[in-house]
Amino acid sequence: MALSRRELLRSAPAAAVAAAVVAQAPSSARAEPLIVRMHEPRNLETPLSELFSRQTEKFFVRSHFAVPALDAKTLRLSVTGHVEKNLELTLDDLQAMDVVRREILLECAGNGRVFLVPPVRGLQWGHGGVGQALWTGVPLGAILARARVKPGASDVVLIGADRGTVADPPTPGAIPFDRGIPLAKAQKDETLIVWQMNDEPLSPAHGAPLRAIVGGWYGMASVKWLTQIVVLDRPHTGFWQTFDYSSWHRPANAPPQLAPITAIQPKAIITQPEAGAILPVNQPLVVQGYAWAGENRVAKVEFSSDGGRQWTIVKEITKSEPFQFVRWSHPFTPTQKQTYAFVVRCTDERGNTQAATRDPDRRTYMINHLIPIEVIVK
Ligand SMILES: Nc1nc2c(c(=O)[nH]1)N[C@H]1C(S)=C(S)[C@@H](COP(=O)(O)O)O[C@H]1N2
Ligand SMILES: [Mo]
Repeated sequence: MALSRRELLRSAPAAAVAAAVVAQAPSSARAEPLIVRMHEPRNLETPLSELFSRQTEKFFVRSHFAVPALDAKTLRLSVTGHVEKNLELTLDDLQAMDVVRREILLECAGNGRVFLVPPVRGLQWGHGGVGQALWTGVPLGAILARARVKPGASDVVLIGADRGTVADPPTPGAIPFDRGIPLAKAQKDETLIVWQMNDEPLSPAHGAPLRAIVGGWYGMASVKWLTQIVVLDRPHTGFWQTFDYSSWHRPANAPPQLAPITAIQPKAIITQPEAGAILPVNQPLVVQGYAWAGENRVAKVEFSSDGGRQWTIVKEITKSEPFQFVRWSHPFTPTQKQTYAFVVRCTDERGNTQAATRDPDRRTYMINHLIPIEVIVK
């Protein structure tokens, strides 16, 4: 009898397992490397074992509408609104500017939604609505400098070429996917307009020919299929930052109000062992995973084997940079035949950390409360 995947994973290095799986699979039966969360439009989640692989075909896909047909040769990026000079930029115009390459993580604001209790509507992402890539493009700030934003400019609206009608709540016919970001964020070094992902031209699914990357913010701000930039002298209040991708705030002296979702919150996840793994008692194991903290560095990752009662600081952790993930590992030997609840917690350099319980004011977004995994030790 062939070993189960879990037995293989326990006894062999990951590369050997991958080789064995590939060797067994007939080439015609090669499966989609991603988990299909929605067929039309196509929404794809990265499996835990493939997270942060640096392979574009394993990067999650989140699209609200069908992929629009755009031609890199005829593409024009328009910049209008509260600017001294309207622009119509070709890809060549952009590529003639000072080009930057940056490694930046993207996480969907709904990543981890499947762990919400009770279940909520929306794509049921596990932990795999996140990825990191090397992006090549120009800072949005450099484009805005060319257009010379007028005094009083406050918001930069990024508009995609994809369009559709949303049923709930109903939109006034077809609307584009768009998102306004404050001018200050638009002018930061981590906010880019890019045409390459991992040193290849953007694929249609990831926004070809041109997309925004708003480093440190949840994915909804990183508008794909970007064709228009409109500068406003007031905050944008479009669908995708009011009805959708917004959360409740409770100001001290005013009633609760909705505000757009912005920065990625700190999060640590366990990728090994997998939830439900059966492990032998008294056998040392190495618990592994990733952590990230949006615009900030990860300062600390802690591990608990008892559901969060006692915590140990993880010592093996890669160097942290803002906008990027770190990899961590932690040796642990289970000495009891019982079910363990493993859980990890990330704290950033400003002291922001993960709450033990879910804050319902976040609606169905920004899911970073502690999520234990159970493993069975026999
Ligand atoms: N034009 C457009 N841009 C978009 C979206 C979209 O539906 N249309 N989805 C956003 C969301 S919610 C996320 S999480 C990221 C996902 O980027 P990816 O598909 O390259 O992973 O794209 C963002 N940009
Ligand atoms: Mo998203």
